Amino acid sequence: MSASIIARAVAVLEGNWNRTHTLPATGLYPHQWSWDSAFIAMGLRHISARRAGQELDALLAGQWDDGRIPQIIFDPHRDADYSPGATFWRSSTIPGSPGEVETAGLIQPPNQAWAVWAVHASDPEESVRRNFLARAYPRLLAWHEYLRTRRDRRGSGLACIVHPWESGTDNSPLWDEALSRVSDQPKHRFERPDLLHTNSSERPSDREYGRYFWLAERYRDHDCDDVDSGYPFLIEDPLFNTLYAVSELALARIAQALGKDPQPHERRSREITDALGQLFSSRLGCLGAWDVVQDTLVDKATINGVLPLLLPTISHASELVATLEGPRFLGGGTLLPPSYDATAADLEPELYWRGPAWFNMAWLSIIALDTHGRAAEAARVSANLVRLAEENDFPEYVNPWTGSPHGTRRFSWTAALTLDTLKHKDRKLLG
Ligand code: 2M8
Repeated sequence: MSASIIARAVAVLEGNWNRTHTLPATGLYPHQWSWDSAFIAMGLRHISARRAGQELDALLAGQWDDGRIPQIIFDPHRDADYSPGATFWRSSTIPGSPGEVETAGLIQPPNQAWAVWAVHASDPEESVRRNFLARAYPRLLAWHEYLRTRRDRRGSGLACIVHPWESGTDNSPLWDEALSRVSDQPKHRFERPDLLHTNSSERPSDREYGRYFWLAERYRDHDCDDVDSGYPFLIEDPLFNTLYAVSELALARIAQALGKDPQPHERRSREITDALGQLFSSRLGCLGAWDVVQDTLVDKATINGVLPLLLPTISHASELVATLEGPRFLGGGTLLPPSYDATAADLEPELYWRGPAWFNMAWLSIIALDTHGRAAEAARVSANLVRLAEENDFPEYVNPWTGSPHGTRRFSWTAALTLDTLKHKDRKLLG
C-alpha cells in the first residue's frame, strides 16, 4: 500500500506546485494560502526540505510592514478564477502592504513558525546551508508581535479574528451568532467562481458570502486597520490561539538553535495556554470561542475547542480527552473527528465546516492524542486518515461516518498530511 500511496501523494503536490509555492487545489484555490502552506510544508519536507523551505519563504515574502502574514498571496494571472481576488483587495494601495506582491488584508491561523521549525528539523544541514532559520526568525517575531499588539482586543492575552475566513473554519457554527449581526448587502457585487468547482450544497450560501464580503469590505476600506472602532466581528477562536501557543514553543526552539534566549517564547506560550483555559465550558467538556463584541462565550462544541489538547499543559486535559474520544467527536462511530459536535441536531455531515471531517483536523487530533498518551486512538485515526485519503483521491473533506468524499479532490494539505502521517508513528508535538 505505502509505496503507491506515497507516489500518488507526491504527484498531487507536484501537480499543484506553481513556481515558488503549492496551490491548495488548482481549480478551486488558485493562489497561495497561509495556513495551507504551513500544513503543506509539513509533508513537502519528506520529499524535499529545500522545496518545503521555498514554500515558506514565498509565504513570508508576503508579510506586511506591521508584521501580518496575509491569508492569501495572489497569482495575478488567476484573478478571475477566485473571489475575492487581488482586484477586490487592491492591497498595493494600502499603506504598509508589500510592494512586490498583491495579497489579501486578512490573516489565517498562526501555524507558520511550527512549520518553519519542522522543516528545519527534517534536514538541519540543508536549513543551515540556506540560512533558513536566521532569515525566517525576524519575520516570525514580527508576525507574533502583530498578533500580540494588534489583535489582543480585550487584553486577555488571546488574539482575535476579525473575519470567519481568518479562522480557516469559515462557516463553522461558532461564527453564526456574530455573523447574524452583520449586513449581507455589501457594495461589491461578488461572483461565485468557487461554485464552478464544487457543488453549491457543499459551500457557504450566497447569504453567508454577502456577510463575508461586507466584513472584508469594511476592513479593507479602513485600510485593514485593527483599531477600527465599532467593528462588528471580533472573536477569540480556541484553535487559532492554540496554534499561536504551539508556534511560540516552536519559536523557542528556533531561538535556541540560533543561540538566542528561548525563554520569552516559552513564557508567552504559557500565557496563551493559561488564557485559553478561561474559555473552557464544563457543559460542553471543551472550549468555546469568546465573542469580544458581546463579551460572551460562544458555547458550541467544535473541533476548534477540542484541539487545545495539542498543548501539553492545557488545563482540563482529561475532560478534553474524554470529549475527543466521546460521542461528540470520535466515540459515536465516526472514522475521523467531525468539525462540529456529532450529537448536535444541526450538524450537516457534508457541508464544509459544519460537520465534515477535515484531514488537517484529523492530523492535529492524532498529535493531540499522542501528546496525552492515547496511542491506540491516535493509531486508529491515523489508519483512517491514510485509507480515506488514498481511496478518494485526496479529498478536501469527508463525511465523518461513511467516509464519502466531498469538496475538491487532489487537495494539497490532504496529500501533505497523509505523507507526514505515514512517516510518523508515536507523534510528539514539534516532532
Ligand atoms: C477555505 O477558505 C477559503 C477562504 O480562505 C474559501 O472558502 O474560499 C478554508 O477551508 C480554509 O481553511 C483554507 O485555507 C482555504 C484554502 O484551502 O479554503
